[in-house]
Amino acid sequence: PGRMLLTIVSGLLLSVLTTVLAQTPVYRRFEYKHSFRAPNLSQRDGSIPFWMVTGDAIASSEQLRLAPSMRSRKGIAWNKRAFVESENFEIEMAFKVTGQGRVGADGLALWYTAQQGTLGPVFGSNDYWTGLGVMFDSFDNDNMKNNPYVSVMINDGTRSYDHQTDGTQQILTGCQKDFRNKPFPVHIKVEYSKNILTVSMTDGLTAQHRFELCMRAENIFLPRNGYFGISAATGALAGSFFI
Ligand SMILES: [Ca+2]
Ligand SMILES: [Ca+2]
Repeated sequence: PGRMLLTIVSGLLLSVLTTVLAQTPVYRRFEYKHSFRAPNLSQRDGSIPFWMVTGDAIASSEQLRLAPSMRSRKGIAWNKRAFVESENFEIEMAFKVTGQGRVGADGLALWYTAQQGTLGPVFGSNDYWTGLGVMFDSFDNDNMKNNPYVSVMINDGTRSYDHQTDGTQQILTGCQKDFRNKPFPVHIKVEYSKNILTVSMTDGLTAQHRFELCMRAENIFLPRNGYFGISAATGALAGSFFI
């Protein structure tokens, strides 16, 4: 029997809330043109309204599976509509990463970028992006024994993500969290408001949504009218573990 280091993403839901700050209390509005949810996540033909789904990603009514449990696969889903409703947002996503073996290969990412993403080498999506990437990096490329790691990186379109170092010198910050093979979906919340970026997540051990802070940073300037996206990739390294 072989030991495979693979990643599957499933049971995903994404919702975007606009935060209206001018008023007290802060109002939150669900943005259906930038979101998808089970049930009825996809239409019969596998498309998701307002979303582009490509590569190895497959949508059903219950889930979006970004990458199957095979090596060197990648899939992305990107919002077709620019987010013009507000300068502030709150994204919540639920996901599952499963796979055999102690270490999962590659990982997935959540994006907010100036342009729609395309298939590429950065957790399934293109390099040299402009905007925000929240990366769930399963594989410890630099052998620092610190993966799975959640990395938050902002790119101005000029930098190439360095997989060999897990982006250590490039990322804003992040947190070491094991998000794989949990009994319940892991929820992540990304809040961007008044140029403050906050990322928090649940541990996936219970059905309750107890968010713990992963990172917080001030003076963050993201592109206006950007696009939300998600991507995932399984690593080429996984293949070397077949027996
Ligand atoms: Ca890595
Ligand atoms: Ca590492």
